[in-house]
Amino acid sequence: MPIGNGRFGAMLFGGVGQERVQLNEDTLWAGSPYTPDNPDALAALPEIRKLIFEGKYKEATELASARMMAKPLQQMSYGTLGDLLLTFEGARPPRRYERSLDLKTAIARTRFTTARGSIDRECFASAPDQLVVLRMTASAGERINFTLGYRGPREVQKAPPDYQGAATELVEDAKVDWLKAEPVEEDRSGAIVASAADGSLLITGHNKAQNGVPAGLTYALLGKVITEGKLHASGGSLTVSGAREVLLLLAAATSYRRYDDSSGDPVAIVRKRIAAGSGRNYAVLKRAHVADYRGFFDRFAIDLGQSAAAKLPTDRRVAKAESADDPALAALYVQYARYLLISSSRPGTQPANLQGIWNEGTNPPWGGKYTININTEMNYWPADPANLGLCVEPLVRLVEDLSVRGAATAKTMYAARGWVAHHNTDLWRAAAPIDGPLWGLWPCGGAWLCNALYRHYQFSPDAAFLERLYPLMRGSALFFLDTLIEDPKGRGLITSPSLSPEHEHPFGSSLCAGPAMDRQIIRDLFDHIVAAGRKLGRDTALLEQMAAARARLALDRVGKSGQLQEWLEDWDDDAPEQQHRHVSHLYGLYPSSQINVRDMPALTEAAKVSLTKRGDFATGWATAWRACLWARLGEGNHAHVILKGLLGPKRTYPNMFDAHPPFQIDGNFGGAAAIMEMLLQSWGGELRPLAALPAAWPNGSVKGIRAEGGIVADLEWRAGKLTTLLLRGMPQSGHSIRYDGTLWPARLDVNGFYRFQAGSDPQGPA
Ligand code: FUC
Repeated sequence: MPIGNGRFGAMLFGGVGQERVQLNEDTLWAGSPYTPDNPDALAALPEIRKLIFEGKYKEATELASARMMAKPLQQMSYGTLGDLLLTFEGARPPRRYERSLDLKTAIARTRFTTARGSIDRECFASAPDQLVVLRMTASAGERINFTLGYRGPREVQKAPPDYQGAATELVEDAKVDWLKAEPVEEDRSGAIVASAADGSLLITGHNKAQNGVPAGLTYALLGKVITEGKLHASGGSLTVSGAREVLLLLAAATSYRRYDDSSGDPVAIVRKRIAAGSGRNYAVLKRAHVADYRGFFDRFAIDLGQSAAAKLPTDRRVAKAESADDPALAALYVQYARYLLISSSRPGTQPANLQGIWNEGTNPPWGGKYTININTEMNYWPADPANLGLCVEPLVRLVEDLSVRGAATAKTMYAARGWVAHHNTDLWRAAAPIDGPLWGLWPCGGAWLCNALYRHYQFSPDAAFLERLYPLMRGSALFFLDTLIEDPKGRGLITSPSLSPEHEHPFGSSLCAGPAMDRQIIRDLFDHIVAAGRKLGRDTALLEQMAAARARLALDRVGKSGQLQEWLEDWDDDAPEQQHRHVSHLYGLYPSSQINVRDMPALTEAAKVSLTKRGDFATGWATAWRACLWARLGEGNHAHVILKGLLGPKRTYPNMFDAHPPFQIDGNFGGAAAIMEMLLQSWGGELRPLAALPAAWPNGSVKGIRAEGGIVADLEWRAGKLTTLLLRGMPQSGHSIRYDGTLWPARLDVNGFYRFQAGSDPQGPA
């Protein structure tokens, strides 16, 4: 069970013989500030472009590999804070056992009965107190006896290389080893000081160096045990015996302050937090936590209908999700995603990375980084519709940092103004191309992030936010003004070198000029900057240049199979991996809406051909993206078939984490976005309730879902038809609603309300 307060996260394993509390702090990454920009790149750039234009893709790739890639070639990895292990003496297999995670209160619980009584553990991660709080109670007749030890960060077994694979290990009750206890290993990176006098365990250490970048962070983890039982300290552990009740408070911090400043004092921070928390009793801590969490969670409710399956434990529901009718599981999936976002991305924290803040080892898959050619953006797709706009704040700050670090990358590597980021970034906001040209040499990561933030602005149009966003978009757009080049065949402005994310074309590389995704992303970026600049009254001449460049971007093209071309050339049918997980050229359809059924039926049809050829199922996030796309096409039943595959045991673990073996959180977020997209869409200046409602959800309601234009909506439907639509927003603002083939205007009243009731005249007064 994952818990988190945005910054400090824990996984609870719920063992009877041992409780493992596996910890993460969101700034505990490898390395220290570093500059990976490669000064050789600029001189090689003209030759690489020339080779690409001559169709010498392999030669271009070799040269790019030698001259254009980041130094070091890999970015820094996210880490883990290790484990606190509570090993219970004299434990016996339980009689009854239950584990739960209450999404309404963000409290995880493990309860079991023994021959002598029962044990209850409650755990939450409090944002107001910045603590992980674990309370254990024993019923009369039972006693709690345990040793609290620490196991430092370590490498865990690597993911299977075949990541098209799936989550297959289902927990079967019969196989549970209730008494299993892992050994506490000595932490080699730091020190442990246990004190019985004040019931504390202080762990200090430093992060790891990686790829020649030295370790530059220190961290501290402080545990405080409050109990009427007996306390004893020995070596690096604390022993508690004969307790009826134990309260364990945990605080964690690192010395990270900003991408260029690691001068914090984590020991002082954790001592302060523990001192403050120790002065408050459990009920007070819990009340503050629940009130704070509900401030986020209660903004949105969803009901997609019930069935017998909903009464089963979640692991069983997931196991049956592909075959059983369980609409409530989809509703739960949305709320679980909201829970994960609230728990891993709050104002002031780092954004949710590939594993949120629930990474187990010092060697997470793909470094547990911010992969910005899809994954990080997808993490934030559900934020606004799910009424969690506040959770986007960390992403805004990441882009602000990147715009500074990426300006150096743009200058050094491309002699360009503005800023650029390629397909990944890390805690230090590295922006240069990594891993190898086939993946890394893609200049649109920063631009896509800007577009994601502009989408946030569209949902919550706030002038102050636009002021903040404007310079970020301006810098990104400037980079493209300086680096877009003419297609020699006269089709317009294009990027080069670039690639269609991670997808090999038929000529032994992915490197190319002018892939569709780049043109679509840059088209959006220019549109946004021009709209924003005009609104703010800025940069008249520059905006004209940007509008002109936008008009000259090479157009989207339909290929010989009727598909939307992924590349500027009609290569799609000959690409070696026809069902590749990335569907980058469909960015224009979703999350963007520049290709849409209303204004561009021909391109939309072509996008549908491409999507069909790609197939319905891939890894977790890629499956989720497909569901979003089918929803945007208005094909709810198709989206629903895909969702069932996403929610089933091949792609969802028993704890509902998305599988990208081992685990990647983006699928959870993308899947939630798809479900909301099926219920309410907003693009092109219109609200579209139930735009892709599947037959499987005939009755339901959603409350607090957000849409473009600052709208908060409640909707209800019966027998597949909209019965009530309530909008809240800016008093007297005008909106357009499209439903069931009709388009009608909706004006909010002086109190900011509009109500549509089935049977009433939609044109009539609210
Ligand atoms: C991209 C994807 C992989 C994975 C990784 C984090 O490289 O192609 O599937 O999601 O990011």
